[in-house]
Amino acid sequence: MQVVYSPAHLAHAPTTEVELGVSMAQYELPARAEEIRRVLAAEPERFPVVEPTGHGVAPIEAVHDAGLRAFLATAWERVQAEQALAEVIPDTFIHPALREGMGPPPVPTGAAASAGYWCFETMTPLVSGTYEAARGAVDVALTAADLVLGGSRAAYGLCRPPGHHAPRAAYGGYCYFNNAAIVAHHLAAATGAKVTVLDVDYHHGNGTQQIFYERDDVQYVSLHGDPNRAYPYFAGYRGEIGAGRGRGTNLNLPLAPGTDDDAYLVALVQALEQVEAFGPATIVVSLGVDTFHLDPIADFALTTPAFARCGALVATLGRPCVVLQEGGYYLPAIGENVRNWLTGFEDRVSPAAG
Ligand code: SP5
Ligand code: ZN
Repeated sequence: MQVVYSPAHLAHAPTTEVELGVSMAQYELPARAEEIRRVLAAEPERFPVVEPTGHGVAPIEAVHDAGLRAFLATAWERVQAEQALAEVIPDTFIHPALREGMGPPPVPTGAAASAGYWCFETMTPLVSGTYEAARGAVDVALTAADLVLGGSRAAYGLCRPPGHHAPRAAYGGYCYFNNAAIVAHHLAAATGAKVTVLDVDYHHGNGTQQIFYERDDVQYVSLHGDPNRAYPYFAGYRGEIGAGRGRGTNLNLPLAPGTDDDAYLVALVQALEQVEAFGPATIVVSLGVDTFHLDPIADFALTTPAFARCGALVATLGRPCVVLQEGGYYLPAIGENVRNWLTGFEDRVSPAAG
């Protein structure tokens, strides 16, 4: 399976995040992607690493508000013109209740106002290289999609920063552009056929769900920590099934703390039955390995061998897959867990290939 990787992510190296008002060390670090690349690159025959090609901004703006992209492209200069900050985290957010009954405000241009307008939480700083890295992650994802459109059974995009928390018109959750949603839309547009996004990150992919909530050509299926206790808190509930034409094309399987290999695999089988029922031509996997038992910000209990079983189960769908990296924050096992997932998938596709 080809691995698409770009060093562009290294330019995004925030050091802090604010959790419940406490400034903490950042979890979403460059070392995550470097560690995954190191482990995969050790098996160059199985995992040849290729560079992405540039895809421009059109695929981003097909999914995201053009104002979000323009903000991210220019935010750093605008902030620095007002104040020399190493990392920008907004302090005032556009909570819907603030303007209830008043309609939307003008799109702000000031640095603090803009950040609180386009960002939805305090764990996703802007730094000098954020835009360059986020653009790189989109190119990585789209290049993996191109490999699958070109006939590969699967391809892996080593995206960093991740994407699944970014809705159409905001960033947050360590995510700036929604790599998986951009790819799913790109695939649907290129093929005219149905696409499923299967999200196995520990966290619910609120951004991806929001982007496709009213569409009937893209299904969103997610297994995640119940949002009543887990980030992103305000999406991922079982009753969220899609709306309008998209009614019935959104499936959330919120899971309990301590969910172990067996319980997780049971839920994954249920999810895959619904994917099969929808009948997509292509699958985009939002692959987070923060379901691992030692992950520092999550509470599931998956073991390293379970990731291979998960990959093998997804392979049984028999559809082409674009696998994109999302979360996973336990560095000593992140590479091995991703490698196991991809190897489990490949071994099921071609058991003889070893
Ligand atoms: C892509 C992705 O996995 N984004 C995750 C964003 C979650 N942000 C942190 C949530 C707060 C976790 N608090 C747990 C405290 C453990 N010390
Ligand atoms: Zn996650």
